[in-house]
Amino acid sequence: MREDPAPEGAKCPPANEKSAGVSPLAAGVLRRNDLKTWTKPAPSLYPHQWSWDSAFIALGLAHMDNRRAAQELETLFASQWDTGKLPHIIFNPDAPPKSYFPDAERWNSATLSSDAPSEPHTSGLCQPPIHAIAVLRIWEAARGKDERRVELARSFLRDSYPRLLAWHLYLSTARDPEGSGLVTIYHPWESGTDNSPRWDAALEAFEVGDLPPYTRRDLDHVTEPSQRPSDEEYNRYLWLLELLKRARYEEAGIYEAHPFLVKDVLFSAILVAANEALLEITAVVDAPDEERTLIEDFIERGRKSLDERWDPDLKLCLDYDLRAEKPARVRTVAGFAPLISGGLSPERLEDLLGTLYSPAFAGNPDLSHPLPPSTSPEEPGFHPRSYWRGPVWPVINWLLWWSLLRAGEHERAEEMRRATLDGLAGGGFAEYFEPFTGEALGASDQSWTAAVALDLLAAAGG
Ligand code: 2M8
Repeated sequence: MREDPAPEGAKCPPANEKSAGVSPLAAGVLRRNDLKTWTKPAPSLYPHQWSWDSAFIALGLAHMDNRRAAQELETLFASQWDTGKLPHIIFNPDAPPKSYFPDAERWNSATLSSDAPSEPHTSGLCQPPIHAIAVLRIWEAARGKDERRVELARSFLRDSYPRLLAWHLYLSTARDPEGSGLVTIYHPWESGTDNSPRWDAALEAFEVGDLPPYTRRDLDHVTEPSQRPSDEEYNRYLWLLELLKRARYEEAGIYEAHPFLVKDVLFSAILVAANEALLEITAVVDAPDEERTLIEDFIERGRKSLDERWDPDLKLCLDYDLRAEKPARVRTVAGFAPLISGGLSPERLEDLLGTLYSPAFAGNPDLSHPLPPSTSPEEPGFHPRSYWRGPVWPVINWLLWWSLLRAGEHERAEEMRRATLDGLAGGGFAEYFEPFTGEALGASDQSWTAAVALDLLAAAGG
């Protein structure tokens, strides 16, 4: 399945070629998907602005055009809900009709919730909080440049800080009324790893009621439907959406009755890492001490609660289903959450690296590159071509690379960086890759893939 044929030569140069400057090919993908103030995740499969895509895109843009990188996030922040939530989709009123479903009309968030912006229309969900990490990257890329650029970046940080703080507060309160340190998600779409087998048991546990009719649009853009979630999964996704609408996207009501309430360890770990970035931002913007203390507390609480979700047999961290009151015992890349949240004991780090480089993940001898499949090939739910059920995702590699660096694992990080760039050299900037053959799958010219390539190349001084 290819969404749009990759333009001639849109392949990333091999990592060992040390491209001069950031890769012009990756930059070309971002330029082609650029709609001036924000970037489409892919040319036609995803015609709207997606939250965590935009954060990754900003990371890449920071190396091309710092001001444009800041603009990407400013556009997103402008649609922040009154609750502090950053919506997962901001709908593009100029997208071709019937190009994506569920559309703004189906979400109907502005009518149902006074917390939602009246326009542009947004979805009612959120996605993992990469944003503070991207804001900090914009600052890091500007530092050391001319005084004007530094000042512009500082002023962007000042404007972003209250937005980010409100966002993190929302996640730490409305999405964690228990004060557990873990974020509750209401829908697999919030995890960003939509059809991962992490969610199978929780999705199967409820009955789908009467659904207003709908037509899937995602399949119009692909040739192989098995690479996208199944119709059965879509019905469940749409039913959850129906229930969220009935609750008028109101948190307390959702918490009371919603059938899908899961503590997502990957989301929670990203929040810890994002809180670390936010703490660095407090120093740049001279934030009050009480806010620093609050963020430090969030970091500590997040790490402690992730530690409690550790499975000593699988040597991975597991999501927790609040409705079933049990962990989801499935080996997926989300299990490496503690690597992302950091602050690990040497033993825990060794255990995580042991699992990461075992045959269950990046150490599998049949892989085309030593990169972790999104779901372990040893899991019954593994599928090498189906979306988040097995393919390798460059954005996840980026997260693990960045986390390995932060953990002081420089050689492993470099290996991950090179393998990711080599994979892109073979397959272009695809959405995801078949783990054994390296075949490009999903959308081609996927913006966040190009963006993380730029960041990975920049890390080598490329
Ligand atoms: C995918 O999710 C959307 C729904 O949000 C979809 O499948 O239609 C996921 O990979 C998600 O993580 C990503 O943000 C989005 C856009 O790239 O696509």
